[in-house]
Amino acid sequence: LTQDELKKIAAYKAVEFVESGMVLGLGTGSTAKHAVDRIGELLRQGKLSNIVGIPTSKKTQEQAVSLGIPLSDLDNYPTIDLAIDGADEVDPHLNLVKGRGGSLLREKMVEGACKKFVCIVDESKLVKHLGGSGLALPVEIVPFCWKFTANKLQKLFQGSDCVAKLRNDGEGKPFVTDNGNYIVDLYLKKEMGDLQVASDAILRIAGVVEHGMFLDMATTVIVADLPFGIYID
Ligand code: DER
Repeated sequence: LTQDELKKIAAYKAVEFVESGMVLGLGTGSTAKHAVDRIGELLRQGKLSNIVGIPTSKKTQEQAVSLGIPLSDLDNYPTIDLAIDGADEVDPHLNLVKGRGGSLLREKMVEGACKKFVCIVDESKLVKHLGGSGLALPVEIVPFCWKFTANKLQKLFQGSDCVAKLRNDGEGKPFVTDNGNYIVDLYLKKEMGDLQVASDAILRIAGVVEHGMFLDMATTVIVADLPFGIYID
């Protein structure tokens, strides 16, 4: 099984939680894409009905429109029944790092409004501690004086030998989020301490909009895993 086939298995399993009449948070990324495709397929087959989708990015919105999934937003549906979305890292307490796809703000707003948040991953996302795998911890910041804010973030995690890098769009310009902001990726060489303390400290920095740690938000994680197949935490 390829990694993408594992992602698809986890995504299809998550869609089994979907019932007709639900308001759904539609996630962003290569794993969530399979879940959105599956929801569209079940709607087309008449196996699901009366679904309202709340997309977590413009990209997911476009995908859902192409699938004919009825869409709305948080202003009209401030409470959502179920969100299905991927993650970049999952720790044993179901804390997540998300945002390597750049959609963390809308994802956190939508998933924060959900009664249930089912996170779908392949086994490569499982970590012991968030932010310790040398992969990026994304932080969305305003473009105004971004260097000033990036330096404050780097200093905040200097105990973890942190390097802060402005994410670019691959053409030498800063990546710009759906909300017109920049992303600074924090690369920590040593684990950070208490996650909630770190989260609060990041959000106290003026110029920071939101970060990619989703603490105590996922209610279920579905891991597609070889050779054991699916397991749900
Ligand atoms: O950027 C995001 O938040 C995505 O959901 C990411 O965390 C998972 O993306 P993937 O399913 O493509 O690995």
